[in-house]
Amino acid sequence: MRRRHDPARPLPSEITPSERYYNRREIMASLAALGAVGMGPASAGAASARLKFARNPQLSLNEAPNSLEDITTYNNFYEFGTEKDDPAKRSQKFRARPWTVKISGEAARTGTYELDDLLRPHALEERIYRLRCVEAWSMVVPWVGFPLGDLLKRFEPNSRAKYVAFKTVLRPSEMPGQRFPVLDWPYVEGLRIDEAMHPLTLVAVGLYGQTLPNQNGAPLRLVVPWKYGFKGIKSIVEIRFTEKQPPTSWNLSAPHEYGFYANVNPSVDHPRWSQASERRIGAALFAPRRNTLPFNGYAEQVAALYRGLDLRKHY
Ligand SMILES: Nc1nc2c(c(=O)[nH]1)N[C@H]1C(S)=C(S)[C@@H](COP(=O)(O)O)O[C@H]1N2
Ligand SMILES: [Mo]
Repeated sequence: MRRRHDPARPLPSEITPSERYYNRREIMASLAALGAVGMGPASAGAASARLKFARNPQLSLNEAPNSLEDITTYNNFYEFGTEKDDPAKRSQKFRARPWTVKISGEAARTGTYELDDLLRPHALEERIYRLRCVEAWSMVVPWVGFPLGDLLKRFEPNSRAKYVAFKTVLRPSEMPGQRFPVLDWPYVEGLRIDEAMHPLTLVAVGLYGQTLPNQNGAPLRLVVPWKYGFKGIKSIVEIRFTEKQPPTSWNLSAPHEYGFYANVNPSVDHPRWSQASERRIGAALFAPRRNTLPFNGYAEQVAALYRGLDLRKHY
């Protein structure tokens, strides 16, 4: 099938001779080396920098991570298109710096913070988590980040803060997918406050030791390893403490298919497919599917959060 020309990409006739010799990534790298831009290049050409972090083997899976190539070219980020290779191809003009995050709602301290001020107090760690997409595939990602709870506590949420709501940036000029009503933009997500405070819940700012590529949610995204991947909202610009359960994008879009909780649950099928097993991205073509684990393998740590809750009803 022939694809329409993407206006964000130059036609072959528009590529200047110099670009044939020096790709954009190399140009960005040399500019960064000269201090002309704040940060250097990433795998796919976005701004990227090496991070300082400590490994956290206790909270890491004993599984080989997927390749950087798999993790950065097989993505869901509908703001850049609905095909798995769209985010890598169409997010290169996205500017993840400068960046501010608004903290609002039921907390003693609120306001809009520069990203660096927001991140400065937090020591980064690497955690290898499995990402289980609701589409029944999975991959293993070496995230770099810090516990969301450590960030939230700084703002002193009050007793009415029962939930935390998150919002992705709305920037159709740089996010071509936002020009189409695929979802109700901006993408929004939410967690119950105890889920948000759980030590497994991560604010990821990098992967494979580098700042996040745009297609993975630069400059900061959520990672909740016991939930389906869509809870891991990318490119966050607002975090709001709320008393009521906040709306979430996929639940708004198809409420019978996607619930608020979205805990990985092999015994509750999606209405259109089974959740009992998963395909590992990057595995050999005829590799067997893997059994999906309750809470994506984190039942021991998180099942207690849902005691007394009917997980068939609260999918
Ligand atoms: N803003 C935003 N966040 C998003 C999505 C999206 O389309 N937009 N897709 C979600 C889905 S369905 C998954 S599986 C993960 C994929 O993360 P990855 O591309 O880093 O693997 O991002 C989640 N976060
Ligand atoms: Mo997903």
